[in-house]
Amino acid sequence: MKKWKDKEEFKKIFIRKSHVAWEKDVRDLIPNEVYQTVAFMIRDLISEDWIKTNKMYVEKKVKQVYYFSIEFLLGRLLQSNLISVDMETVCREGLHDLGWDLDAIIPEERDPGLGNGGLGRLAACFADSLAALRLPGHGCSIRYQYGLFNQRIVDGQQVELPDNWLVDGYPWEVKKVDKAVNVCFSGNAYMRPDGEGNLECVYENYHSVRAVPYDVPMVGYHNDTVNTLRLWRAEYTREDVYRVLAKGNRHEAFRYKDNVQLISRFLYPEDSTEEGRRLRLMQEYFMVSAGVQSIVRHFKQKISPNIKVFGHYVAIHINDTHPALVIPELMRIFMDEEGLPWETAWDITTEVVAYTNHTILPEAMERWSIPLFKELLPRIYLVIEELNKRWLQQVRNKNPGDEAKAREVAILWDNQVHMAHLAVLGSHSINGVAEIHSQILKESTLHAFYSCFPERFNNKTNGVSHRRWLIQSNPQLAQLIDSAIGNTWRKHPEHMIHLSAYAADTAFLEQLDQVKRIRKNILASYIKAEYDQQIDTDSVFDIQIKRFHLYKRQLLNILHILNLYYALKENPNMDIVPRTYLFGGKAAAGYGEAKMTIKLINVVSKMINGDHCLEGKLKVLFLENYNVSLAQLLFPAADVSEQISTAGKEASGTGNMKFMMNGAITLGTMDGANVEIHHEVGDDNCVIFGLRADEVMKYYVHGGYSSWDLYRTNEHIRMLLTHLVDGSLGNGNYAFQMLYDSLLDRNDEYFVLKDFDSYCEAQKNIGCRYQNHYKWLQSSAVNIAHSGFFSSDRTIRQYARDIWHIKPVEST
Ligand code: CBF
Repeated sequence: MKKWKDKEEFKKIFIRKSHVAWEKDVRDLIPNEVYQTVAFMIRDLISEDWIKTNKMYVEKKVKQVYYFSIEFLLGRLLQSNLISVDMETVCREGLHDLGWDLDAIIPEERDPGLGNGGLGRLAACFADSLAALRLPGHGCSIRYQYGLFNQRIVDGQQVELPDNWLVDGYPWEVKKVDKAVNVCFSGNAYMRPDGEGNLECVYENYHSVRAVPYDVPMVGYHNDTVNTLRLWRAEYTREDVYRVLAKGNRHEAFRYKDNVQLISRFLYPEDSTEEGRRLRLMQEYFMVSAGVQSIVRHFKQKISPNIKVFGHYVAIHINDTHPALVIPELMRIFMDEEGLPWETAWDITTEVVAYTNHTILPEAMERWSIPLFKELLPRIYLVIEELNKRWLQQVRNKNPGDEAKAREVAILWDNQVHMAHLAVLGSHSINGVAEIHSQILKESTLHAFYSCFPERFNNKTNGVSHRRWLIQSNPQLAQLIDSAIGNTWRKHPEHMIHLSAYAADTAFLEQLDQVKRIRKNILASYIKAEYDQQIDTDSVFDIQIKRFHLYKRQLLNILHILNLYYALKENPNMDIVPRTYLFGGKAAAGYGEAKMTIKLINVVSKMINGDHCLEGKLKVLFLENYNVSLAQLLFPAADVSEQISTAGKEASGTGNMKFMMNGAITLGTMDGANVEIHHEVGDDNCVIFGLRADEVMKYYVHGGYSSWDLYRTNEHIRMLLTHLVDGSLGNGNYAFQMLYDSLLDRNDEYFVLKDFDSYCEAQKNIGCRYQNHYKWLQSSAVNIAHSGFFSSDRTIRQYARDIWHIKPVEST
């Protein structure tokens, strides 16, 4: 790996580069130009290794994995890349000499709008681990021009503003014009005899879109591996525009250009309209077809002309069902372009593809209307139709007369294409993302498939990159860990377990307390600067940060806070451990209840923070526009990690792991990876409450729960719910009617009221534990020590060994 010798060399290069890039004296640069200059300097350092890595994979003919994901929530890359190339200090000192502060430059980078939640952040952690472990693996996604949205809170309500994250350019990307491919949509496809007794496909009158890749380097930590995240952008070609111009008028040509660019314009176009759904399906196929075509082309040019050995060299992973069209796309290429018969094409496809499921929520299971699908992707539809026919034939042969069975596993049913069924059928491996989630997949969600192919199902518990979430986000804690157990954990996170020996070491615990204090102060300064609110760093920082969804139960959290508020008003001398409750997260623009929960939090926050009697006891804040950069400030400062989803609903969660790594205590249900966190640290070091997943399931199946009964018998619940709609929260009567209805008229689908008492107890328990501060710090240390298991390095090693069959590649 090329490096800057020292800060003098850094400065020399910086000055030269900035002269060329900006035609300015260093003194006159603006911060964004400083950021871009440093980014280009890092690109310079890694470029040789980037080329070498790709060459090495080809020369050694190693098997490579391609991870397809509709999102890669990368976060800023400047600091993480500086850390990876081990140049942060040199850069910091060099910039300082030139009159710049690296910490002031880092925020100049906009968070890339390439993802929004857990699935996207997981993909980013995986890319990070692949490079860190020298594994030959690359990402494939879309270069969205606009991210989800920028969230602002106006009058307590979420307002969505465009996230034009590319507005200043993106110095990490490299456009590869020569690697562009064409993706075909619409037209007509049909089968006809080929004259040799077989059928061949005719696909005509389609229109094609140019897919142009933009490559972003994924830099390995302290090694010389640089993998690639390939992001596809939809572009029109001049020839295509002329073709349209020749047929119609200028307006047609403008419309054509616009329609093409629309494909990669927005992350998650609104899908409540037919137009939105059409665009989303186009995006999925666009990413898949571009990605698969480029993999096949690379394979044939660089690895082997014999397509039959494709599976020996290529693994493709589909991150949830959004990229599931990889399966029919491979079939199309193998049959139509490579001339393989169906059976051979199918064998290679299933040898190559593996699928991870990330949700069991029925509404999140992707389905496409068949008429839309057929119109947009006629050739792909023919493949799926044939696949469905062959598959149902097998199922019916095995289960004569059992149409229910056929319905359960069909890809095409009820005029819809069922993407999860396609994904399962075309993959040699199907995994869930936490033990309990994988179990639910086998026992319930995908049970019918599990009984057909039990050997394909497995679990891979999620993990997070300890480099971003500990080394980068919390350098103070990282240094403390070094001073206790040495620094081998940085490359081998499982070594963090050696910290267990320090859980009873008073000196260590005092230092741990100091670190937490520093981090709480950093967050408090940010909050003071952004919100003009003073938060008490002696209070418990209790944090819930994640997407807003009814099943994640931010509502339970805020109802408890409201209850606490009323209790304190009634009894001002009540003995409580001071709390600061912090929330962050976005609600989907069209999700009424989630947006109303945000509003409720803001209304309660205003009421509590404005009440001087509560000063020093209770504070509630909603931090707007939660993203990776804000998360990096929040996790290190947390005392309590709120993981309170309805048991059985959260596939895994990964925020829970980031909190744990930073020494927060989990307050959670037995859901997702909380179960494994509990298993690691035991009852003494986390607080578990609420219904278990099997109890939730029993209520769903057999009934027996009435939220109205609770309303009648539990006076706290009655009082809280009444206040939601009687105007006492100062927003007029019926202000929160939608939430009230979800809890009562819709019988509290997510068991918020059912778990309410248990949650209040758990909160009390947290207070008691915090008062015994020594014990609290011990628990914090135990959590950090056991967090090594939740490093994505462990997860990726398991994928590499069990699913992809790839090995680390050492440079020679
Ligand atoms: O597996 C990663 C994450 O994916 C989700 O965010 C998702 O988009 N389905 C799940 O909700 C999380 O539980 C999970 O950790």
